[in-house]
Amino acid sequence: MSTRIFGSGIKRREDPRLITGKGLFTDDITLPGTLHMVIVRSPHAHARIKRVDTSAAEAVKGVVAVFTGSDVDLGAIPCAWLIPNSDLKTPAHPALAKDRVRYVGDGVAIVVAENRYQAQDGADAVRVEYETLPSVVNPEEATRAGAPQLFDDVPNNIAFRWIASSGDDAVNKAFQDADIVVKERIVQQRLVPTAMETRSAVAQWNSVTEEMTVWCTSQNPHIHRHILGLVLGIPDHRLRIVAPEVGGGFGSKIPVYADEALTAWEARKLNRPVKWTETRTENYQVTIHGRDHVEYVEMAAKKDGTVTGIRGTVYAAMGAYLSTAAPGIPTILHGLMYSGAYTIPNIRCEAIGVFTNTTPTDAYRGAGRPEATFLVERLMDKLAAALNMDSVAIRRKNLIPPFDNGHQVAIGITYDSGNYAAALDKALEILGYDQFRQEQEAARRQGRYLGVGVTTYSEICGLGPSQVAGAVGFQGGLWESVIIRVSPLSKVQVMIGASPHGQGEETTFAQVVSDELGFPIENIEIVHGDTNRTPMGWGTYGSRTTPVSGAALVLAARKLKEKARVLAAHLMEAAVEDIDYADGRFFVKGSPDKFKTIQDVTLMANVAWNMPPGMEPGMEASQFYDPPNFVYPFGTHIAVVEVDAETGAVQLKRYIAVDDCGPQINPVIVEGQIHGGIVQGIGQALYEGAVYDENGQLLTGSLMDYALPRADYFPRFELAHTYTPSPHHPIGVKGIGETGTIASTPTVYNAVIDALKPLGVEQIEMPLTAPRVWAAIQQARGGV
Ligand code: MCN
Repeated sequence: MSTRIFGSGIKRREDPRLITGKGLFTDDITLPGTLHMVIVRSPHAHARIKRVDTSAAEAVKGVVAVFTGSDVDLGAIPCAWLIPNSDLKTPAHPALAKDRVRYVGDGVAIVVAENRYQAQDGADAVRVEYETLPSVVNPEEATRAGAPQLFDDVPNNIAFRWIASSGDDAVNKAFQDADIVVKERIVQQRLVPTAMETRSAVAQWNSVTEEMTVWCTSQNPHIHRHILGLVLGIPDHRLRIVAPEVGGGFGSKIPVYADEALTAWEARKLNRPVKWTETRTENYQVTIHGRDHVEYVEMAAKKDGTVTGIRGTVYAAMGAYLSTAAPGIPTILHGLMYSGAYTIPNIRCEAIGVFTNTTPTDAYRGAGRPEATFLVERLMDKLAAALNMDSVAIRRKNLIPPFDNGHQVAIGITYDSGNYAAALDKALEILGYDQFRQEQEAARRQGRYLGVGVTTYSEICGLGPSQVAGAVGFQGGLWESVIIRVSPLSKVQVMIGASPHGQGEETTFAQVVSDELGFPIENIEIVHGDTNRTPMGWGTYGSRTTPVSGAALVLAARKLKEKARVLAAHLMEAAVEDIDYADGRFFVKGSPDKFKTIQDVTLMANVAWNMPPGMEPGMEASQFYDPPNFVYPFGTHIAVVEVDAETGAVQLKRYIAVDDCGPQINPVIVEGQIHGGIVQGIGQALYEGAVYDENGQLLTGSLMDYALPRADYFPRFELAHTYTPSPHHPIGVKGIGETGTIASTPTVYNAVIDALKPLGVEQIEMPLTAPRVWAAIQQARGGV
């Protein structure tokens, strides 16, 4: 019997070229005659532009052109996420500011030169006169009376107000009738997505055919094509977007930025190729940031620990303009997940999107779900403490019981499948929970502060079913399409609309196709990242590629297999019902020696001289796929920490993650995704935070100032899995790309608070750096 390639941890096929320096990234592309662009950016968070003097810049050697906001005849950069039934305001976001700048980094002018150094010299010579205006950086403060206003027609800086509720009267009653209510004000600090590769774009205009090609760092080339097409006024069949190798994105390469539009605009205007590549400082100032929420939340419960309600109000910073998907984050990806893994009968979330004089925010790994998981898990621990209950016992009491085909939560969405208690049991067993609690007691007697954090989570991914998405207020179905084409010699090309950029689908998708059709994996190539070579797709983010594009892939492969079976039956002069399949061979039932291989059948389909009547020649199938529901991976994460009460230093001693993403195509890739995710989530809990001063200057504007976690900060992660298939995915898989980030922040946070319980510390603002933890301990001890 052959070993199944589905489920085997083969090495990633994309890695040899990446780790030997053979990958082709956007900045590696230099076409003959390329010009280089540098963007002059505002040093002020909020100011009126009084005058821009480009004359000195134009005189710099090598400078070809300098343009300001009034020269650029581009459409505004749109926000693609609209929220129906809300008062969403979408003030124009010009590609270059004309009269007012609204954050440090807002583009004011562009300089194009024969090389990058000359362009930079030119940019340094542009003189801009500003009249500075008061600025506001905190989303809660920005809504208060008297706060500086970013847009004349957006009162109180409120971009939108969105409410999701299981029924306001019942929610209010649950809180009135509660035996106990716990509350917290949670600050989800702003984070900077730090991909290894900064953003870059190269544009080439063909003035004869009027076609534009843009190579750029995109997670979703087809979305780039739509939006850049609109902004540039180029029909999408004349606009080709190529995402070559993309060095990570974590959400930051979903949005369509002004910078890419400007690169293309110049290429057309000057009729020469133009390249633009961000510096790391620009990357920190201009590429979107994540989180930045201030949220007031409360949980109502009975004395026995049964949760009866949860409600909250989140002030979500949008930054200075609405980025492509920004309004979706505090709303459907956050508010709709207030139930977590628990049965909570009454739920209400109000999300207020707020403009501030800061870098625009958008999706950063987890996007909305880490914040939701954090608040639910935080309130669970607070409730346990208030009722003097064990934090695992209170979770167990409220967990949704196992279900395998749909469970509707009070807010209205339907989780697909889950067995939360099974993951919890497994994680507790790995830790040895009861024994740990004894060790903790013993340690406390010796003046050592050990703590444990336990998170039982469920998350929403696989964006997104058009029907469900529409019903919850997202005007768009994020479907996928796939084409599988097999050549006469059985070389398989799989064209996908999704656009992986580090996740490994060149390997896992080839595993799926090999498993379904029986071609050896070496013969299968996954083609992605080029709108001229691939069918329509909405990209790679929201852990959607395997749930959505992967489902299209399986269905396309099954179409081909069915065609091959009919053709094999014809070639063997047997009835189709009598044909069985195994390991790449079609054979007559009961006579395994009488067979045709998939290669035999493929050759015939392509040369086509002996086809069954009515069968089309060729070995090609395409499939569009609009999923019937989201998928909901889940699991339990546990962290054990020790806090040094004299210094405030937190040491992470153990980290256990039991995740369930259904059947795993490649367990090594799945674990790699979980590792990366955990590190990003713990980065938020312990180290990272973008800090603005009161004038809107980003103080953490480089890798020297922004504390990214490093490998040597972490113990070996202890991973385990449960396997609960999604009922609606053709092979049962759910996404795994974000679970680590979603679960790990509250896990580590709660562990630290648990460690400090004997000292009376109940809350510390993230990141939990040693000085902050130390200060909280001093305060609890009665010091300052
Ligand atoms: N997989 C599997 N079995 C499953 C589920 C997934 O083998 N049951 C595999 C997939 O086939 C794929 C990988 O795990 O190879 C992740 O798949 P999926 O969960 O579908 O997520 P996406 O491919 O859609 O990736 C998006 C996700 C997100 S949202 C962020 S942010 C993120 C992440 O992936 N950014 C990343 N992982 C990243 N990894 C890298 N290296 N770089 C990024 O920018």
